[in-house]
Amino acid sequence: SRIVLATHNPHKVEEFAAIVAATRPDIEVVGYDGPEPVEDGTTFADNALIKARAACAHTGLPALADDSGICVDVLGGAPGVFSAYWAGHRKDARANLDLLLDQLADIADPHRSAQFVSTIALVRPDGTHTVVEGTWPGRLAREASGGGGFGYDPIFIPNGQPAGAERTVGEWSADEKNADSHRARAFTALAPLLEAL
Ligand code: ITT
Repeated sequence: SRIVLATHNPHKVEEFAAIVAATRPDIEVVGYDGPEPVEDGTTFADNALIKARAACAHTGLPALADDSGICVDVLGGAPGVFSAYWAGHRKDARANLDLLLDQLADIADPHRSAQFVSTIALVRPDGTHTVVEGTWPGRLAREASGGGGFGYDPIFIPNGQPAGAERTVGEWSADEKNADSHRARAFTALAPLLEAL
């Protein structure tokens, strides 16, 4: 069966292709280059639904959309839904993570705990929808390292790594990230609900 992936972010396309191929090879994911709706929701779920509804309406296919971001505990969950634009209107990953590091430098927070969140909406041509969420807890590094992944990966250190050998996601391989990430966790929750497509 075919699903359209309602994103204009090539990194997400690559990650979903790998995650879906590993867990649901029966599903063919097709790209989307139709109109990009205004993402004016206040939650990840709102924005994921806005994007999935637009792609489903435009293509007539079941549509998946991911709305995601990094949520820093000491900042009350920010950047959150503003992650893509944290440092301004233009999506500039380096400026975003530099600003976040600057903001944390001024706050006494030894833990620097944060999580990546991925909310995936599935909208079916009959108008029904399903929303799932995956979270990936960790903490923020003091400086960026590693050239892998995208966005905030160079400053995010997932929990559960061997003490003394912690790496940022920027230092992980794509396979390592796609086996464990917030996006993989959200898709794992969604996969059983895709049976009926
Ligand atoms: P689409 O709306 O077209 O899907 P987008 O990148 O604008 O693409 P979002 O509005 O969901 O998507 O913004 C997500 C932002 O959160 C993204 O630009 C990164 O800054 C950050 N982010 C999300 N997932 C991430 C990941 O796996 N690694 C690093 N940063 C991530």
